[in-house]
Amino acid sequence: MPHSSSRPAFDRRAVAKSLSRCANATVAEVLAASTAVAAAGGNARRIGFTGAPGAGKSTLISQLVRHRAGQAERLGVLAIDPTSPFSGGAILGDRVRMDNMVQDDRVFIRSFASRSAHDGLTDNVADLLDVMDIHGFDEVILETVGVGQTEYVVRIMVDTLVLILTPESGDQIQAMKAGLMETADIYVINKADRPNARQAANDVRAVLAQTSAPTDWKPEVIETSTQRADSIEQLSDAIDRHQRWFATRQDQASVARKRRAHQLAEIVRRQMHRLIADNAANWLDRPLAAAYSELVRQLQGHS
Ligand SMILES: Nc1nc2c(ncn2[C@@H]2O[C@H](COP(=O)(O)OP(=O)(O)OP(=O)(O)O)[C@@H](O)[C@H]2O)c(=O)[nH]1
Ligand SMILES: [Mg+2]
Repeated sequence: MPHSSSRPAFDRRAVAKSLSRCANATVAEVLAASTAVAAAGGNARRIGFTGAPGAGKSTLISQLVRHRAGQAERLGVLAIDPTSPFSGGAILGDRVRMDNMVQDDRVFIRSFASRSAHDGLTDNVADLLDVMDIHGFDEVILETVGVGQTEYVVRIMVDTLVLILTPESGDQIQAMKAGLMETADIYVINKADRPNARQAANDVRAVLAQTSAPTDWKPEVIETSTQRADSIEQLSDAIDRHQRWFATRQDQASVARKRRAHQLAEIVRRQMHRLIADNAANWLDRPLAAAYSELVRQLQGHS
């Protein structure tokens, strides 16, 4: 589809290369690249999609991307595929591959395998998002499987968090009720062509009505289905509403600080694990205090 653009299309190979380099980067390389991030100064709108395996995240994102490609010159999608056994089997079998569904020169899609077994994220998702800023993307959509720690991290890293539920997500709605889940900005009951979608949506609304939101944004609940094009438009509109609200938030500096804190802690954690693995033979037979001192000493030496 032709489009009038004031900027040339992005260099697909260069973006792919930067992301690969970043995905495999050492901590020293990440720190060296961070000056480029600051210099680029770009700020893509960040939208996170999280939810149980098979909830329909990739399907929804593919449809949404077709809908939103017109309003962003450069639209990126990063999908983190869990590599752990609990999401294997049938769900992996019929998982939707977004790159087969969207062919558009304004859209860049890339999947990554998650690193740690029980986390639906790669170690350095914050750095990958930064790479998209360096390449001047207007909007980036992040797909992750929502398990435990992931939701907390995604909540920090994105502006707009969309949680995908299905009519069968009763357990997750119970967990919401118990306050065991991070708050999303938009709740989607996907697969609304199946029975009990309306009931699930009402259950979520009831939970939200009793929860005191941490901000003055009022979370929206939307039913979607691949069989209803207008539901994708409704979701897209809700994302726009939230993005407009986010842009007027007064605490942008504290949002940036939380993201920086996470990124910093993640870099230290990775460096620490690497040092412990590399030095197992040297330190681990010593008393804990001595091993600790040695670790801190080496952390200081390696940047
Ligand atoms: N009936 C119905 N099926 C759907 C709908 N959306 C997605 N599906 C199906 O659900 C299955 C999983 O869809 P995916 O988009 O791969 O789900 P996902 O959440 O990305 O899955 P993972 O990435 O494996 O966590 C596929 O067989 C889809 O065709 C829907 O609206 N209605
Ligand atoms: Mg998927």
